[in-house]
Amino acid sequence: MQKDFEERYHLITAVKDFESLRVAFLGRKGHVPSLRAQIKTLPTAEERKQLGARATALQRRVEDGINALRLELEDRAIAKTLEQERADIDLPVLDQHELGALHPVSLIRNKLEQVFQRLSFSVLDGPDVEFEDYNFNKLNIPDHHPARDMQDTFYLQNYQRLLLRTHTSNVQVHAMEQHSPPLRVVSMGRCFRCDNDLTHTPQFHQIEGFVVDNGISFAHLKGMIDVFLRALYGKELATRFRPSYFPFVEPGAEVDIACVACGGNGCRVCKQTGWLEAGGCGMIHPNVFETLNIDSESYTGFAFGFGLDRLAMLYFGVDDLRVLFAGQDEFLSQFPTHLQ
Ligand code: FA5
Repeated sequence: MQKDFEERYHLITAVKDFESLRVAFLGRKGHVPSLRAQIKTLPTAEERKQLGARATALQRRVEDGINALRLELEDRAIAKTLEQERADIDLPVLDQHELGALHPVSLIRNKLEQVFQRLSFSVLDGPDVEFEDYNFNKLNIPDHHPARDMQDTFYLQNYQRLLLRTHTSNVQVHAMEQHSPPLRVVSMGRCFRCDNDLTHTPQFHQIEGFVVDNGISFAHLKGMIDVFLRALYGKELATRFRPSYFPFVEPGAEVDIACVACGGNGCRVCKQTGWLEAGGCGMIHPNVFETLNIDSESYTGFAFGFGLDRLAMLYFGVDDLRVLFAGQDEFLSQFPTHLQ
């Protein structure tokens, strides 16, 4: 019996073959149980003892043998895999674009983060899924206010008063709820609107910046916008402020930037106007301060919200916003892997 086991044992080359060997020797009708069944048929105690010892020895041999061989075969399988998957360190290094690179909007986002950190701004994050209160109500846009129609909103099905934020201005509310002035905050991230044309996409990015302190004026706002645009584009750029209405600021303005691609002469990027609409800004409305328990007699503040994608378009001279989101390798591989 033991010889039979040794012969079959040495033929085994794969872990899966163990099962039939185990069943043949240790299974209910296997050799070991049948040896044990014979014990009681033997006439003398000595014979029964001997057969019992043989059965036990065989059982141990089978169990130990199977365990040892299983380990050995597993080791062999691992060694084979390692051999097959061995890294060839002599392979040529891949081109940076084959390795993957940051998206142009991420490049601009990272660069702006550095610029604002140097200006002592705190960089905060805000949630993409937001309460209506933070996106609208606490920003002086009450229920049924017509200004809500200007930001075609995606609401979450089955969740009352939850939406995909339409702008990064929600961060103003979170920051002013959690921290007392003075505040210098910048935040960048995804926004969502039911919008889709040459210059609007359903998902886009904004940068929000705001400062709350004693004696902050519109002059500080204009100065800050000039400073960060100069730092981003590496040159002085003309800006144009057009009076505009945002319920959370007073006064409010829209900001156009002179087209970087043509220097303001008119081209495809700026649709021959020489200007590109980049965002909104203004002095934070006293109602917003009062809602957030900030004394509007002591503090004033400015805020601005720009389209990051627009800033990226202008930076790289892209004339169609939608290609930024098309995920085409041919387009994306034209960009540098990092900005200075
Ligand atoms: C706002 O979103 C205000 N929260 C900005 C603001 C902040 C005003 C602080 C005052 C104080 P507006 O809806 O105009 O404003 O959007 C700002 C910019 O976001 C636009 O100029 C544009 O650059 C970008 N933007 C808006 N909608 C889209 C869209 N669907 N696709 C791409 N960019 C967009």
